[in-house]
Amino acid sequence: MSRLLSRRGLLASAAAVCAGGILAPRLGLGQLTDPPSLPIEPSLGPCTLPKLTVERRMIEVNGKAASVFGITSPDGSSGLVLDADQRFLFELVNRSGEATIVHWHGQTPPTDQDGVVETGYEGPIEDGESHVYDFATRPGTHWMHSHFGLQEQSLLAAPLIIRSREDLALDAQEVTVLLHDFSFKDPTELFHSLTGGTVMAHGATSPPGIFSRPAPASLTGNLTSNPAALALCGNAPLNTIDYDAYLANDRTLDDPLVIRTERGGRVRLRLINGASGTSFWIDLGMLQGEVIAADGNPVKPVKGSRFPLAQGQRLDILLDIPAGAVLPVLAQREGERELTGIVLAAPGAPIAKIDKLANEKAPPIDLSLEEKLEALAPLPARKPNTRREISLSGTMTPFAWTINERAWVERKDIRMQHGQRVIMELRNNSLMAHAMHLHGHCFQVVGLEDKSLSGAMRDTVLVPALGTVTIAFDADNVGRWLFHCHNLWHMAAGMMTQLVYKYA
Ligand SMILES: [Cu+2]
Repeated sequence: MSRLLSRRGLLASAAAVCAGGILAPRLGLGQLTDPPSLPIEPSLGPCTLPKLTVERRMIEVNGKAASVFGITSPDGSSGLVLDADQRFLFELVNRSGEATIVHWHGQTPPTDQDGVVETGYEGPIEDGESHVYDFATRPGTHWMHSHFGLQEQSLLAAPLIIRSREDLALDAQEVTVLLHDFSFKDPTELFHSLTGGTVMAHGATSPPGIFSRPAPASLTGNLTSNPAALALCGNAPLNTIDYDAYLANDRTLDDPLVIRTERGGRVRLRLINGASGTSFWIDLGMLQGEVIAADGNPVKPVKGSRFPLAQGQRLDILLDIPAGAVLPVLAQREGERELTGIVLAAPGAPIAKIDKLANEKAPPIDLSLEEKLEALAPLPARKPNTRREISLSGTMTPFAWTINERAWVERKDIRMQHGQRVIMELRNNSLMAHAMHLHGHCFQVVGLEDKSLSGAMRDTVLVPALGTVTIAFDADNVGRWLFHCHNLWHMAAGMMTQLVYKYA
């Protein structure tokens, strides 16, 4: 026997039963969404829901202990793997010692379950409290990460893999790699090193803000006398921050993760760039792989051995590893020599030490892969209803980043109507690239500079310095949705806005 409870009813009863308290959506829900009812078993009380737990953990980086965040699934592992017919139905429990919120990057839940605080539906989850999430999943290689303050820099991120029937039929060994950049410095100190301590959360220039702790003495004062800021003046750096290490599944190449290959050596790599300020070149060495999905969405296979991966993006790559081979899967920081990665190795094959520096600096990441990608399931052909030009601007000094010339705190919402086919032309007027992420929707890349294409379905696209990328999507998920650069520092400095539409 099952009975029907509305999701709001579930939230209400969960709040009544759970000691920790569950925060229901606060604002305007009825005006924007009409959540479906869902069947649940009467015996399944809210407190018995499987738990995802945000907590602190210790890892070792460059021989030193580091305290970072993590997201632990019910079986104790990091991250989550679900089959596509499973709903995302979890109690997200915060045991991290501070407030947080977790965004389901790549999923398209109802707007009040997106795991962000800025749109006003959800408040932060205080330490010891929890929120319940319940939505239909979108298959693919996705991830979940903090959307609160600068916690993403402290590794509050984990894979979120939804395996489709086709995935299960592929008969390949699945290997998920979460890339990150790491610093022993407090993220607030890193942010102040960029802003000189003058910029608060999302582009505000006066306290209070969530980064309103005073800047370290070494970083305060006139911006032009600040050596950290001065080093960034007058040029167009590829990288925002010099990190202490680059990680693949929490490890450096001093002690990389070694995966022993099986089943004839066919591997499906699920690569996730969870770095907060670093884009990578994925390097398969002598071996050719086949890109089969971008941001979790299937594409016509593209062969190659070197692929760009911007912050927030994912790539699925199919590999056939020759018998007895050892294959490092490396990620090289754009513009630099630093490497991270994992090793795929045949059973028993000896593993040699891998250098942490490539012989040569990598070029900036670019659209060389994007222009080859073609969606297997593109948007249905349809005439666009509205076309928007979106300008991306900013400078390193002063450290200020905007969308349509406005930081988040002074944004003008981008309004549209439910059901419209929307074209957005993203024009980058700045000298840095931006990885632009749209929440709650899957868009198609339909233009690179002046060239039209039926490109990949994505949620995060690279817009190179001074470049133009055009995307198309259907406004089919009502609500308020964030649209921002996935460079955490650019976003924190204000490079974020909001798309808004209601039921017609
Ligand atoms: Cu950016």
